[in-house]
Amino acid sequence: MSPSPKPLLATLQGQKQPIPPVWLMRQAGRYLPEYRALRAEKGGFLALVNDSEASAEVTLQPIRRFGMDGAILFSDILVVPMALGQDLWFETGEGPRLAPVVQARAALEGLEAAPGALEPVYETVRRVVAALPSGTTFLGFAGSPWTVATYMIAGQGSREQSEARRLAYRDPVLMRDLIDRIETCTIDYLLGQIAAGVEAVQLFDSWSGSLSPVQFEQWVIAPTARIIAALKAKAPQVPVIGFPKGAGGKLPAYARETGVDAVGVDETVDPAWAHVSLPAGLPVQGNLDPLALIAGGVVLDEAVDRILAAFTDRPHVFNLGHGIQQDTPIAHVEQLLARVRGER
Ligand code: 1CP
Repeated sequence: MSPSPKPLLATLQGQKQPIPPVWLMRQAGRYLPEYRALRAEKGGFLALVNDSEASAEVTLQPIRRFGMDGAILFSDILVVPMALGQDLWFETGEGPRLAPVVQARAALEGLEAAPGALEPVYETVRRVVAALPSGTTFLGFAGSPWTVATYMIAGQGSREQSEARRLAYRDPVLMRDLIDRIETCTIDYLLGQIAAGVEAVQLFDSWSGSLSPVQFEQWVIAPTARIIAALKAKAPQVPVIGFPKGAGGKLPAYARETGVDAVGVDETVDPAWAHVSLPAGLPVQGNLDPLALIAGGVVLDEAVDRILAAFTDRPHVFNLGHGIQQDTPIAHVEQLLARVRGER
């Protein structure tokens, strides 16, 4: 297969670019005034996600404003539990809530993927494809089963994912059943996004960092490997980025054992260590501290330069180590892009 002319897609295919392509996790979101205006008009986050025309518009906002190399589908990892039949809502000023919480067999039995539940997302994908600039790579995504399970089990974001970790020890059979249901739905969901037109996908494992090495093997590496094998069987040309946030010293095992085409690295990882520890030639994505982006100035320039220097000898996608924060100045995003692209 000849490499894509799109810099981000080519990088994910293993072709190092003279200037690393850039996109930012959560680049479509609350730090953008045009996002806040559209969310207010639609009446909230979930209304936005369920409106394909508005979601396509939000996906394209950071492309228009900054010319990012990648557009990430605007949706959320929690649409998978919603499709499985768990009620999802957002508590204003707090965050997502899911019911019923899954702590026992009875709550689990009812959870089956509803046909067509994710159709609005595929419609968003088709609308974005029709409007995307020719050099921009379109990324789909899903949460990894472990991270999605932590929300299904606690009913909301949780400290140290304690409820899910306790359940995994107390009843590993139930946990495996839950993970399997999420996994099956996630495979269908990502294949649906691919059929609708995304060119690469990212698996967000935001809470993989709280697991012990043995539990990490069981609940992060194994399900991720099964998802990737299933995707590769149907769509071998579509690169998969795995982002096991907080994995730290477990990153090399994750990179070797899951079959990911690229690995996302969070800001707590020394990029020089990541370069020597990860398989040679494997594309990496990351890993600017979102708070260095907020700080701006010389701090930001130096942090960008350190990351660029560490990854000069392998395919590198420039990104943050986690999502961009709401109070990030837009001028600092412009500064970051100029620095990566050698314009300042
Ligand atoms: O406008 C608002 O108030 C909603 C904020 C918001 C946004 C912009 C949420 C609620 N989700 C999103 C979009 C989103 N979420 C995207 C869109 C594309 C982009 O990156 O621009 C993506 C990829 C996600 C992924 C996501 N959702 C993750 C994984 C990445 C991460 O940040 O760790 C997680 C954990 C979620 C759950 C979620 N959704 C929203 C919130 C506030 C949360 C976190 C809740 C918590 O842990 O308490």
